Amino acid sequence: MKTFCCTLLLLLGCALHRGAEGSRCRGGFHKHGGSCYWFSNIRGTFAEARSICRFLGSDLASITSAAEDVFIRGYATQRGKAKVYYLGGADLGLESSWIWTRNKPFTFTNWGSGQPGNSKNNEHCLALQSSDGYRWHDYNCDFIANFICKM
Ligand SMILES: [Ca+2]
Repeated sequence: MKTFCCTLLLLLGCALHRGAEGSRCRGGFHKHGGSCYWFSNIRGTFAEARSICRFLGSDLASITSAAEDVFIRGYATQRGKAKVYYLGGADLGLESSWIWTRNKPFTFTNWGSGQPGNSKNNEHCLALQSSDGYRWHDYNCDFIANFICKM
């Protein structure tokens, strides 16, 4: 009887564990709303950053609401602390026509003052800048920065 009860408890434990799996994020990713975010501990160009996010089964992060912007900037301020984080936004195709990955237009923005500046006509990739409260800045896509993945 004792063995039977132990087995039953074990199975029940397994069932509960499985049930919770869908609401959790994979290792290193942090949950907010319906998405999971990874604040990288490594750096790369915009293209390298996107490649690594995709390797992890995610993509460079988009920000589509004020609530999401507050979460990401808050997390970056309190825990990430990198100087610059790439997001998955760019105006590479057409100057001033900013899109997220898969050609989705920007619907919410939080540019820093004077941004996007397109300095030297060569800043086409979106990043968060710590010295500006992680508000949005355009950067040269070859700049080496941390990045945020989302899935
Ligand atoms: Ca800029």
